[in-house]
Amino acid sequence: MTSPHKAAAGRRPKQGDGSQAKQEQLDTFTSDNAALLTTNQGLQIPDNHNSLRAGVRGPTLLEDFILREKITHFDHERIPERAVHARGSAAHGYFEVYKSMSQFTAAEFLQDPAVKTPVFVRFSTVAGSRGSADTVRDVRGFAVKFYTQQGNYDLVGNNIPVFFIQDAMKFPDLVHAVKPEPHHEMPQAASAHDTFWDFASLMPETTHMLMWAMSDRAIPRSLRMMEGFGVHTFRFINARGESHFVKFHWKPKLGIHGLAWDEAQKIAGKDADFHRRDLWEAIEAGDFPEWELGVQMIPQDKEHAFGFDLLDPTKLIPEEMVPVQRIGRMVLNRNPDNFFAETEQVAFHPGHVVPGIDFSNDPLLQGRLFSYTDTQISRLGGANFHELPINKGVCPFHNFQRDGMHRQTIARGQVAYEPNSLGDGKEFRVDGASAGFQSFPEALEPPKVRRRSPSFDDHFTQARLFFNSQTAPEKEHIIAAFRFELSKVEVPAVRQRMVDNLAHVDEKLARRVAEVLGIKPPDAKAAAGRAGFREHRFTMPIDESPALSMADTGGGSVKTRKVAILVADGIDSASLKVIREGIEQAGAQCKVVGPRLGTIASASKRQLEVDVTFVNTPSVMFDAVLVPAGAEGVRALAQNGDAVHFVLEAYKHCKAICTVGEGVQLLASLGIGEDPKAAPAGVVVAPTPVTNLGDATAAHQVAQDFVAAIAKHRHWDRANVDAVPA
Ligand code: HDD
Repeated sequence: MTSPHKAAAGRRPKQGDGSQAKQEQLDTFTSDNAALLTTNQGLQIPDNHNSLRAGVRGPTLLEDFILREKITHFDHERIPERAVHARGSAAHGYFEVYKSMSQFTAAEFLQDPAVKTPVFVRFSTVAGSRGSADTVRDVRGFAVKFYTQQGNYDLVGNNIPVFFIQDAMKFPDLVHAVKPEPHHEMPQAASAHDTFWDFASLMPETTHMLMWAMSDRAIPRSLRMMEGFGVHTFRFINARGESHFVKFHWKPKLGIHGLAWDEAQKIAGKDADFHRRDLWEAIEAGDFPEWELGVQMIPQDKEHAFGFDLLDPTKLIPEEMVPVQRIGRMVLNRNPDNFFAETEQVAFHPGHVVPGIDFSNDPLLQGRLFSYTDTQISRLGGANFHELPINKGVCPFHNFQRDGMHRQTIARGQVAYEPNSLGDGKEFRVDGASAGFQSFPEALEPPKVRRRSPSFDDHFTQARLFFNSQTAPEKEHIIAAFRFELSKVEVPAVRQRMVDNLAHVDEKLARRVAEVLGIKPPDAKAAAGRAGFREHRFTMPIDESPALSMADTGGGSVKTRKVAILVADGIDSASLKVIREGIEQAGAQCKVVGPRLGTIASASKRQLEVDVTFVNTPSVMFDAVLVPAGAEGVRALAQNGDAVHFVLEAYKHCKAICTVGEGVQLLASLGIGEDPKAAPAGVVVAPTPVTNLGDATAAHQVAQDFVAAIAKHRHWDRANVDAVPA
């Protein structure tokens, strides 16, 4: 039998450019299952089924050290899950810069396009536990560890460019509010409950991020199809010590796409590992996910040029004001060998920086610089978590920090202090002020205060900018999300306070949300009278920022999109061939979905292999559906409730659908007929009679139309969707 390790080794890319450095290091720690079982001390185990007992029917003996070792280890297998971002999935890969960034930063990994820096990337949801579902409405973590030759650099970001709060002092409150309520530990992995909205409604600074969290950004179609952001303003420092403020962006090659909310909830039950599986399978299949690293750079002397404060993490810089320069790309090309050792034990920290990258005074970032090491100490059981294989740098590291729980390094010699004259360790010197990490020597202003800057006071202008920048369907999704979440809030006063706040974003948005909540119309004045509310306004030079919308971001690609081909005995398999080839050539992946596993017999008595069934892999697992022709087969499909539901549900979720010949009958209940010109958006009705598809040109055209419909991702403006039962 092939060992898991050997299988993994087989998938490993071979490159001689530095991207292997981490993998080679990890390989020295990996282990294959050996043939003979031993104890942890290496003693061969004689029998792995029976404990040592006094007679075959007698009690187990305390002496059985083999049993005790096995059970003891098992008893201690779990470590505490992360306080936030507990549910995550990760992959290895590399980063390469397009051209030297030396003008702006001294960071070595951003200098030479020939260098590939190894990375390990962990994506996560924030609120749920380790075993919670992937497709819940939540922010996604996007944490990247670059193993550079100057030390590890961690860019610990999210898929949303702003944050809920402005000061780390509020982080425990925010997290306590969104996590399951403490008295009964409900609900799991959901913000739709009283304590979250109580907190949010009392903290108007959350408003901008709430708009993002209620948008489709919070229910991504795939981890491969979401943006990443460093969120805070950081600094680039060049070799001359000059500073630029910088915002980091990750731009996915496959575009930015979301699920339908009804779909996301169903997937949570049908396949709780939907995103994890998608990432794993894409990498196994060689469809390596890819992002470009983008930066927005602002010269030091333009710090105050924006009206809003660059240090305020509830604000973004619209791309239309400061363009995002794409400076490199990241490719994820290898799945971890072991979830616990890598994905679970990886420890990120925004304070892991390299020379050339520095912090700003953003008070949220400043607090994070404390929190992350602190949390690893309890999560990973001590101060030596940097020695865990996944966390180890690939460059040498030396210092006189010593000992502690689980210490692995065996430090030789007499000396564990600096300065010393007894040791010979030349490399243990500190080399004056010129080398190593230098903090930007920023001048600071007294007095010491526990207060926020008034420049942090505007909580609505950018929330409005975000809302205004959405397409009509995106706005509808935001309204629906607020309605859903607030409808789960049991205390009417909390619902009221929230819609009163929303009236400061957009009056119509607030009114539409309030309409279904059994409360009074929104009252902007009431909101303004409440504690925590700030009247300050800055003006943005733009009213809309198209870059904030997810629409049309796929670049026409259908790569790795999943298409269901519905079959039953008697379908016309010939009508499928050209269309299937067309969509597969374009990069989509087809699965034959039938009433049972095994084969079905087509109209011409050909046996067609069924990959999955209507029941075990329902429509929410796919991006598009193809219904073939064949009178008998379509009749069988139409009589199968699961098959009919499959197509109608795909319609409801605005997915591309293609019907051939009689296949259109599955849409008959929606009044959709054989006239291709009358078909709704994203529905391709192939002409009848079916024999037309014998004509290769016509069939190619159908394939092309279907590919174009799939490439649009979803047809959110499709009519009649609400009429389809969920
Ligand atoms: Fe955090 C984990 C991202 C604010 C405290 N955070 C964590 C992870 C991500 C982020 C992606 C998961 C890392 C992984 O995969 O292991 N956090 C953010 C972003 C923030 C942010 C983008 C705001 C811009 N976080 C934030 C604040 C604090 C923390 C203000 C505390 C003051 N975050 C933590 C933590 C975690 C964490 C408790 C839990 C597990 C861990 O650190 O390693 O320390």
